[in-house]
Amino acid sequence: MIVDIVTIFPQMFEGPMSVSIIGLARERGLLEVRTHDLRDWTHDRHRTTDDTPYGGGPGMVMKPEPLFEALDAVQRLEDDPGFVVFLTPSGRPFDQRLARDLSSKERLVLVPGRYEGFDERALSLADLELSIGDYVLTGGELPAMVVTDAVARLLPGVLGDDESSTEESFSEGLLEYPQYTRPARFRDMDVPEVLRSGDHARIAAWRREQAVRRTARRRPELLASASLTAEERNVADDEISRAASDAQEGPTND
Ligand code: JFE
Repeated sequence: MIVDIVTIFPQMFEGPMSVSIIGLARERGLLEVRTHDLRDWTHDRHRTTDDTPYGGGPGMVMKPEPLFEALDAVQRLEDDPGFVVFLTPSGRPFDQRLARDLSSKERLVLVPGRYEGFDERALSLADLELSIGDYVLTGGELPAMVVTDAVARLLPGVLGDDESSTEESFSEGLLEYPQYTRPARFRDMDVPEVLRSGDHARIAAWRREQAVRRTARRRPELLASASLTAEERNVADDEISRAASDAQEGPTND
């Protein structure tokens, strides 16, 4: 997959896109990430990419001309114009399903944006406007990296065999079960006996129940689209009523 990113801050991408799984995927040729400085498509002495909003109000808006020229040039770099994604707080909420859909594309063109957002006419260049969550960041660069990370790890060969199953729980609509490593006892806290039993059927059943309970307690809205057995529905309902009575005691993590 090729990911092209049009940004006024190409240097923000250098570290995060060069290390760990994403860095390795690039070294192995499974992923190409290229940044393009939006200022290369300005024509004034100050390489201006923003201007004041029509109608007044605070802040600055991304000018449309550099974005149109940049997209025109960047899309021409390959035969495939790519799927153009603008990162904005008003976009479609990003989730694992969308990551999976985007991972089937040969080419993505990501447009982060800065200031108080885009001139509405520049958004006509987008195939998709995407938000990574309901909070306001200073720009779309971190969201562009989040999307690149979530998509790239789904590409064939990017994760090793050991890591490959880690989407399992989330793609089934549940949160992850609790995990432990050595030592078996740490500061009076024991690893659950079942995980040391060697009984793989019991371990799988325990993990599934923990995933259902944790999802019911922390993210009950996710259960609507999870596929649960009748017995698992009962476990979920049990956990939801426990959560309700625990809440009487005040806020906690679990
Ligand atoms: C840009 C900004 C003031 C936006 C209401 C471009 N999920 C997500 N959060 N924040 C963003 C995405 C994001 C993406 C692109 C961005 C934020 N800003 C900052 C400032 C109001 C804004 O929109 C500029």
